[in-house]
Amino acid sequence: TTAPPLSPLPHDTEGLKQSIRDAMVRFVGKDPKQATQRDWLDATSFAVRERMIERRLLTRRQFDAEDVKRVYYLSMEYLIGRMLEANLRNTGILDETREALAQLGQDYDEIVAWEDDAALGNGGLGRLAACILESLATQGYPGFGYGIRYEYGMFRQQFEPYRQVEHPDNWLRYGNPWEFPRAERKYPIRFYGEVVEHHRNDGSVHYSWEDGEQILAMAYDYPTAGYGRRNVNNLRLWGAKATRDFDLRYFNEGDYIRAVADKSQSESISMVLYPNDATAIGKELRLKQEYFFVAASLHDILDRHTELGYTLDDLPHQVAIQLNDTHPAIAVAELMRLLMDRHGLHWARAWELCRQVFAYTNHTLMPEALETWPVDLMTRVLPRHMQIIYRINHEFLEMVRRRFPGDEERLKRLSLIDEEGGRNVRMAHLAVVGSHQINGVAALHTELLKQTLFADFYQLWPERFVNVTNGVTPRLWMIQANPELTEFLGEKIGHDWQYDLERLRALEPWVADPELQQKFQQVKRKNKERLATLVRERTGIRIRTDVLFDVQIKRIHEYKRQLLKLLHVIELYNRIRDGENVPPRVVIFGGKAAPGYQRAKDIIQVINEVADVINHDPQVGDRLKCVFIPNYEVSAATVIIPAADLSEQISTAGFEASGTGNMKLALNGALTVGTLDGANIEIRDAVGEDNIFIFGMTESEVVAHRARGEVPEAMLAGRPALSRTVEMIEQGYFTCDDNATHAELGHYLRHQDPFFVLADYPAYREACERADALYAQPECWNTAALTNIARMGYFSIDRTVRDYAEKIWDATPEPVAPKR
Ligand code: DL6
Repeated sequence: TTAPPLSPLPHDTEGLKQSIRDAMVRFVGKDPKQATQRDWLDATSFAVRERMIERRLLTRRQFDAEDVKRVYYLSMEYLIGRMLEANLRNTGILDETREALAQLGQDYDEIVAWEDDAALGNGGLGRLAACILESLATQGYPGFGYGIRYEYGMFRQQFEPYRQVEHPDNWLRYGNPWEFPRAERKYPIRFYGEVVEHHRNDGSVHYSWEDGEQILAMAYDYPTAGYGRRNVNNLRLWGAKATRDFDLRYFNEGDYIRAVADKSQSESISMVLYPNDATAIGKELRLKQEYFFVAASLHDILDRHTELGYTLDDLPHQVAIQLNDTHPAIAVAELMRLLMDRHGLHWARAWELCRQVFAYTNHTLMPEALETWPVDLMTRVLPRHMQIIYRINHEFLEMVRRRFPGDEERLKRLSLIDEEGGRNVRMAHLAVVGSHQINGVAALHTELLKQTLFADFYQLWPERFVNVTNGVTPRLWMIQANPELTEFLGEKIGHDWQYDLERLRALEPWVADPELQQKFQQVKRKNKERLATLVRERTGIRIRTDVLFDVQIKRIHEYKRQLLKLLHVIELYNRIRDGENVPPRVVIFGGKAAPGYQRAKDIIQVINEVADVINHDPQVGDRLKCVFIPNYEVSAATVIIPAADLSEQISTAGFEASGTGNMKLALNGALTVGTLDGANIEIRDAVGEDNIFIFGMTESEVVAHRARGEVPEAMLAGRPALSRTVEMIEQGYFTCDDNATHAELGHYLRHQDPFFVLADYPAYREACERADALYAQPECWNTAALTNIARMGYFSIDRTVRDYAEKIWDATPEPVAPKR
């Protein structure tokens, strides 16, 4: 049957007002007079989604009608943030809706603030996934996201009073107007059970996976609108549901309570996001989550492929699947299983197809973040997959043996099974072997992948390794987060940069223009006032807005070195108390620690305690303030980033794969103080050495320093200010009742310091002084800040996505309609 024509809904203020009023009655079920602000949020969201879904259907019809290659992004995490404003902006009806609400007697800013962030991710990896989806739609690529509909996203962080305490993030508590449940898209997902061998008359052997436990994966669709285009793509998140059969078994036994309890047990698979960003988890439930969403997604992809009339041979031409880290790497074994056990393909053909479809992005070199699964666990939970992994490994190692005869050590290093310390499946090896392309996320990171983690693979297949430097979406991180700067840019250079960020270069001729600089400073000041309000609301601390705002916002991790910043803060405090005339500043921290990561939680606690002492010291006054903003999340980031002057990107070189906060902050005119790590190197190359404060050991210097094995304490010799700082921490100067944590942290710095905080401190302090000196010359500072903005074009997510499309997916954009 032909699809019915869609009658476009009005996009003007009057039409929107009508839709919001209608939605209030029809979907929210209330008389506008009785409506709360949350009701207005829901009604407005329904009015917007009506318009988006119209475009979604048109986009889908166009893709179905044309012979397009589809790109599927498989990610355990999407750190989306609030959806209403993003959807309004990308659909192009933000101003009209603001006005419609005003005419209905409602304040737009108050209404949008009621929405909970969709925090289905931990940090960089999840935020990158969200940016990629937005860019796919904006550029018109047929690209779709698959993930998990966690009922509890990233925990809410509170300090009680200094230490992090986690609270559940029940973001779906009041329902979610953005999702479309698809009851018909439910797939049974099996766990446990056994593999049965079937011998055919022709001598071939066929396998089936039987019994065990089945759970249903049900689809929830979230339309994703492109900016300035009519394309609306889809993010499909899977929720776990108990099967009816499963229920019945227990009901028939008469154990009603157990039946219901077991039902909720099976639905727990999609219950909660694991809040760890840099450590592999190794829990059975996590393995089940990974397989659950991968199996449902692949089933769905193959169903769509065949529904569209394609054959399996068409797969590499029609389908590209990107594995966002190793979390979905079991997809390699699952696709082999589907192609062989369900569709009857031979091993060799199935493997050929598999390899042409998958590509894998690595996001970390840190050993503790690399996923491995005990063979015993994998055999129990996914017995057929374990068989397939053994076979993949066998064929792979045979090939290696032929190329490197007698090199047993190499075989051990390359094997998909790590035989040391119990037998474990190395998921990164499975992902590499099963992919036609492997990419790192910044130039240095990709080089290190080739030289270290994947050196043996690189020797085998150098052509499979490519770099795709991360990027950020200017729609969220500039247009939405910084409306004043957006307007300011619009007045000076027009709006083309919104689609092609390289066009920010048009600003360069004016970066030293006094009038422009003055306007820029006014914008920054306004943004600082907005941030000061947020700080006051969340912490009660009042900060002045006429000083340098020094910002470190990211997950709390030893390698990211929040401690390095803290040592500097304490030194500034001492200098002020010693009567020195230190340039005033506000230091702002934000970020969450993994709940089980005690060292990171100690760091948060000590920062909060130090801040408390400084902020209440009358001798310091408002010359130095230190605030740790609780519950750092996407919506808070949109307030913090536009207000920053200085962006702290101070990881130990060689540890931060890329970073994307560095890009967001520089795009908003903050100058970076940073090490030569991750994308900082490319940022330096883009903005020029004079417009960034680089310091510290390089990656190879870090390696050499480590090899020398010096005691960290030795770095204190001849450095009285630093020694004093460390002594104050270890002697409990900043704490009333927890000397032990402070003493332990001091001991850690003196005797362990695995990320070389003390060794890099002198260079860091000197870099901060360079920053202070430049800040004291507003013309020079503003020139540098505006130059940063003008040269950030390369770090647009649109460039990143085009790189993926060209280097990896072989996909082309299919815009539904020209730009509005
Ligand atoms: O690629 C996105 C982001 C990078 O910018 C960060 O440098 C990196 O730490 C982060 N990695 C993770 C955890 N990785 N794992 N597994 O979030 O990815």
